[in-house]
Amino acid sequence: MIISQNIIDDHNAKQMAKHKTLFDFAKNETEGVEKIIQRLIDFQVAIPSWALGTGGTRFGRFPGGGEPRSLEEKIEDVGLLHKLNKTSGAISLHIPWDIPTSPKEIQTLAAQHGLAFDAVNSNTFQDQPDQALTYKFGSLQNVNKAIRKQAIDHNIEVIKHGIDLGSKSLTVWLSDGSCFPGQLNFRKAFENTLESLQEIYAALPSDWKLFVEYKAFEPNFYSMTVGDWGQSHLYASKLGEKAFTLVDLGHHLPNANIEQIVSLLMMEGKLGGFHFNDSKYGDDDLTVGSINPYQLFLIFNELTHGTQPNNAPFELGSGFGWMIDASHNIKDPLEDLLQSVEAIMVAYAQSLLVDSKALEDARESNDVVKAQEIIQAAYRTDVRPIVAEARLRAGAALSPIGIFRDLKVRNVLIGERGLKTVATGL
Ligand code: AFD
Ligand code: MN
Ligand code: MN
Repeated sequence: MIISQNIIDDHNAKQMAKHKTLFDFAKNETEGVEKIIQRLIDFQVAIPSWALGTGGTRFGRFPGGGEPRSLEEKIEDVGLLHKLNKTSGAISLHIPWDIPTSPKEIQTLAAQHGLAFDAVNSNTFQDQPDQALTYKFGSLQNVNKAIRKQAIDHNIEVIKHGIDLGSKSLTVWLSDGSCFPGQLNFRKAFENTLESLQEIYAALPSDWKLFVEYKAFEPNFYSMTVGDWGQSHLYASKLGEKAFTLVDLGHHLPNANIEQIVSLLMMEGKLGGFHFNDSKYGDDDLTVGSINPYQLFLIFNELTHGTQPNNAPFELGSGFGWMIDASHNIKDPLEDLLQSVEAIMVAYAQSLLVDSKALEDARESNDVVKAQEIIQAAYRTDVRPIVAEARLRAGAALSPIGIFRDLKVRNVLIGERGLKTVATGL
């Protein structure tokens, strides 16, 4: 489904008076609002190809219909999101779920929608039907060299698909680990994994990055071979300058201080990027900002101010991989993704309100109250009119979800694709 610019402009016109009042107020209250708006316009978040269909749990799945049946339709869905918010200008693919039959045609289609290809993701956490050897006991860590080789070859294959499409990074998430004490020799598992990653790393083009994603538990429940940021950082630093740690917000043990992790990874130049989502208990993959928006803001505060020696705002636009990794069990996936992107933009905008100079002064004089006041004042500011203004100027919708609903997009997609369609992914 293609939404024309006219429809967006008409929709915006109806809301303009209200928006103008709200934005004028925000503008008066906010120092440097033009700069903030430009930064928001420049910021793009990649949409995961595997999150365009209905997610599920191991208990069940309740699809809502009209799911994309092919890579082409996935790109159309992301194109639709990007048309509505002008902030979803990239897609992150998963191989083998998204192998393009014709990379050239897929590139052309993506370009028509203004989309770039972000990190490509490998999959050695499932066995594929035509696969010779099983990953039941791990992939890159496996005690069996032939299995390690199969997993390495798969990752190199993924890099090749990425090169064909114009991606510049590979994300490796391993489910490798063990379920019971005694099952695994931790040291051997680490060494095997490192050796395997080194072979994959050697196949990376010179302008590519390798993101090593960590996760504390699941599907292995006793140990994970890339279980936390320390382990990921160990691999990344042993691999070399093209390897980085990827932070998936849902992959920590409860109450982990993710903003501190982010700060230190940045300090070391080893922060690769993010998988944004939210969670209350584990890897819940919920809508970004739906459970703990304060944490999201604190992470952005570290990103924008945390590591510069003089606390000058850091240019976030490029250099990191900004991706969503979520699952939509009960919501329309597209509406959910619009909400996630909005939450990211709100947190980013709020972080730009922090008076970093005053904050550093408060810290240097141990004025704890003042430091907290500065942080919270930014967080408690309603920046939604500023985020909406950035969208407006970029040609997007003042209310992306509003248009989505007015146009009954899901019904149109069901009409085009059918009620019982299943998108590849989780
Ligand atoms: C997993 C990981 C990883 C992976 C994805 C697959 O977060 O990023 O690519 O889900 O769907 O939980
Ligand atoms: Mn992830
Ligand atoms: Mn996950």
